[in-house]
This record gives sequence, structure tokens and C-alpha cells, in this order.
Amino acid sequence: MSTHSLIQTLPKTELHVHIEGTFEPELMFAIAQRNGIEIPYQNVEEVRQAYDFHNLQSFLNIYYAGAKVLVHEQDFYDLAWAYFEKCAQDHVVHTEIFFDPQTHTDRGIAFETVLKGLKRACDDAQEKLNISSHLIMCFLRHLSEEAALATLEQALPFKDDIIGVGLDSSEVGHPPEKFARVFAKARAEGFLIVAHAGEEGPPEYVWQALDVLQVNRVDHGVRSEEDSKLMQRLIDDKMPLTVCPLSNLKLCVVSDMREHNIRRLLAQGVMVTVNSDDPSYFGGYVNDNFIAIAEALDLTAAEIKQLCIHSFIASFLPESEKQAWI
Ligand code: ES4
Ligand code: ZN
Repeated sequence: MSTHSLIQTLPKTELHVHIEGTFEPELMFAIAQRNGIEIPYQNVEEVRQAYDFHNLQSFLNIYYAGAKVLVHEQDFYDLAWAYFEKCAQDHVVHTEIFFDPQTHTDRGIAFETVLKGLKRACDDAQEKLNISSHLIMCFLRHLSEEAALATLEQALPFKDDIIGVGLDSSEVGHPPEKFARVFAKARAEGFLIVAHAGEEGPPEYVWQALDVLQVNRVDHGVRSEEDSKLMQRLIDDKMPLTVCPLSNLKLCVVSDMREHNIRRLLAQGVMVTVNSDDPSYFGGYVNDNFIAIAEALDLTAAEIKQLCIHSFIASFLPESEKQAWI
């Protein structure tokens, strides 16, 4: 079987995708128009031309601007539904979706509007596409601890619909320990914990994610390779890393896909998984990410299969459901 067919055929989960980062320009224009909101582009081509990033911040500026057209519950539904249709194409049978409530509540959109729209799409995906999903709420780390605590409070009435909390946005200068108390409270409330760490930030931030936030998974974590003690810790703990190859390339975390370390991490026994991060902005959904690394790193069929198996092991699915897929 060809590598492409293998990637296409294998069932998989996705564990690192920001729903605001799945916003395709066509849908952005359609929603902007029906909501009467101006966007600083004339057409879809102009939008795509703006997607030329040199680091995380240059991307985030455009990503937050695009999210401004999302106003109504139906907008959030349409956004998530479009992503689920991509999941169906890529044989993603389960996905754990990040959303950034502060990006919306800071513009006066109710937390409930965001959550209800996303949740309704999740329910429809289960019913119509047989795709299961969880929602993970992320705190924006460039904002204050106080703002994150207020967001956690807003989420409590919807606790049953949110499996975990995460930490995203500008990494450098905003270490995980800044949010120690927020994550302690989230853990006490029963949320599972993830955090972006070691994408642009140093290995020290991954240590803090593990020891201070007590994460169940690390998002990105590719810079862990710079610290051999940290590598041993990740291996010993079977700590999953949700790696996003096309994101790393587009945000210049690596300068060439042939230099990506995911194959080395896998060979050393790290529980790495493959994910899309912000597929509309970075040039591809999860299978595109598999294809990019398979070609650049010359992955074997066994390695591709192992990465898909990892995606189930690293998921927050019940143990019995994981086993059924492995
Ligand atoms: C993000 Cl830190 C980071 N990386 C990729 N996408 C994001 N969306 C929000 N924060
Ligand atoms: Zn991310």
C-alpha cells in the first residue's frame, strides 16, 4: 500500500487543534458578511497571502483578527462543523478540540454562546459522522492570572461539557508557573490538564508544565530534546507530546521539515502524536501533517502506524474505547 493510502486508511485521533485555527477564509468571508463585520481583506486570495508568518506572534495577530467575525452560536457551530467534515475525510474518529473563550468573551460574546455552538456541533458529529470529541478550554497566557481565574469560574456551570483546560498563545515570557494557582483550582474541579510548552519556549517551561501544572499531556514539547534529563522524564512517564509538524515549519520552529525531530523522539520512546494545530493557517489538516513528515523523514509504515496508535493511547478516551481501536 502507498504511504498516502496507509495514512488515509488508518483510524486516528487528533489531540491538538484550535477550533479558531480551523477557520477557512471562505467561511470567514461568509460569516463576516452575514454579521455585517468588515475584515481587512478584499477576497480569499488576499487572506491567504497574509498567511506568511515568521514566528508564533506574527501568526497570533492574524488568528485573533479572524476570530472577530464569530458572534452568534450558529457561527461557532458552523466553524466546528466544517472541521468535523475534515475529520471525516481524514479518518479522524475522535478529536479533542481547543477553544479560546477569552478571545470571544473579551469582545462581549457570552461564554455560553461559544460553548453551546461548539457543543451542538460535537453532538451532531457523533450522531451524523460517528466522530466522538471532547472540548478543552485554553487560557490565553499573555493575559493575567486573574483573567484566567475569572474564565475558569465562567466555565464551572458547563463543567460536564469541558474535559480539560489548557494554556496557549504567546509562550515566551509567560511561563506555565504564572498560572500555577489557576491550574491547581482546575485540577481540584476535576478538569484534565494540558499546556503548550517547549514550542518556542525553553525546556524549563516543559518542566514547569509537568511539575507545577501537573499536565496529562504536553502540547508541542519539541524543544524537550535539548534537555536529556527531561527526555528521560517524558519517556519514563509515557508523557504524550502533541506535535504539530506543519505548524512548526510555518512558524519557523524548524527551518526545513527534514530537520524535524519527531522521528528521533519516536525512536527514543517518547509518546509523540501528530496533529494540525491551526490547519487553515498552516497549510493542512492531520493527514497533510502525516504526509509532510512521512515524505521529509522517510517514515516507515510501522512508524506511521505507531503514531496512530499513540494518538489513541494519548487521548482522553476511556481505556476500553482506546483498546478497541489499537
Ligand atoms: C496558539 Cl501557542 C499557539 N500555537 C498555535 N495556535 C495557537 N492558538 C492559540 N495559541
Ligand atoms: Zn497549539
